[in-house]
Amino acid sequence: MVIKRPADIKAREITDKKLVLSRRTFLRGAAVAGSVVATAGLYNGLLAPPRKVRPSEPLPRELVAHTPAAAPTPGDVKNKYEEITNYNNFYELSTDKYEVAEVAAKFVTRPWTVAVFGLCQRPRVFDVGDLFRRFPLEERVYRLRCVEGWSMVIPWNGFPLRKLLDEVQPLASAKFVSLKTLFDPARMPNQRDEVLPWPYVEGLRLDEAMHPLTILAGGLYGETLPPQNGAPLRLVVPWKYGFKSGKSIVAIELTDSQPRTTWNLYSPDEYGFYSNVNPDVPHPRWSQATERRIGELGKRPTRLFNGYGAEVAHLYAGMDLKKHF
Ligand SMILES: Nc1nc2c(c(=O)[nH]1)N[C@H]1C(S)=C(S)[C@@H](COP(=O)(O)O)O[C@H]1N2
Ligand SMILES: [Mo]
Repeated sequence: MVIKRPADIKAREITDKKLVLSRRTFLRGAAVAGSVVATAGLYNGLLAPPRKVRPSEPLPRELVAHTPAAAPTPGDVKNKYEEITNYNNFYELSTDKYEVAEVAAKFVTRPWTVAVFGLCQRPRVFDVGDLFRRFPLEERVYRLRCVEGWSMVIPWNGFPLRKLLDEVQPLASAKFVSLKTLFDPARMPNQRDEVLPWPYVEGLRLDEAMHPLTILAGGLYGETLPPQNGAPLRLVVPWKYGFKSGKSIVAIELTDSQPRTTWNLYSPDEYGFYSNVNPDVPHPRWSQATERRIGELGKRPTRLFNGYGAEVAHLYAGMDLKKHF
């Protein structure tokens, strides 16, 4: 299953050549933007973003779902590709949001497998290329709200996580899933230091994982997912803070108890297991009442469940959301 087909190798070599070229362009742009980067946060929409980095290529037509894209929610304007791919949180690569894209340019994402195991009938290792051929990548335009107070609107291409979990047939005893990012200090420079407890692990209750809004994304704007956004496969849970959406996933485990997750281990008072977007529960260091949409000047109110309450509120009926934050 992990066997590299000649076609894959060729595609990758071509991409690598394109990367070298586009990185040069990027570095030129970065030099111009350098003084701005020093004034942290000023770039957010006030200035032209760095020039295009396109470490991706169009998704082959046969991998894209033929269902029409859902109508965009009024008020949601998709962020530009350049914004989504040059302002990233990916601590394994860099803690500087403006630098992740450059470090990620060298990150090789094929071959790649995802192991799905734990409390299920049929644990298996999936090749990511096989997964994309199996499950058409649907366009999902989702809001992403980072706990740091910014947000974006991102057109992902992905498939429901549920489809993958159904493949392994979860047992009745399975109540949670944990999703693990690649651990490979040779490829992920910050894993040589204790920036966070590695590997990055995030988790969901099984019903949250099975919810139709929860996807594994393999594309962005109809192109292959760039590494800075979590290639080849990253979780997206749009009603939770961004950190729940782990990148570059290699393992998914079904468990009967709540998994220990990276941010919760790092600072349990700041990062709860649920981490549903909630303007009424302030983070100890930041209010969560408002957010700045990247590309906009002012702030807008943050909405409970990031505005997806109609779809997901029933998952938390009867729960004290201040306690289970
Ligand atoms: N493995 C891993 N996944 C991660 C992170 C990370 O540092 N490492 N950062 C998270 C945070 S804090 C956010 S806001 C989102 C950002 O996703 P984006 O860069 O694609 O916008 O990724 C999340 N997934
Ligand atoms: Mo975040």
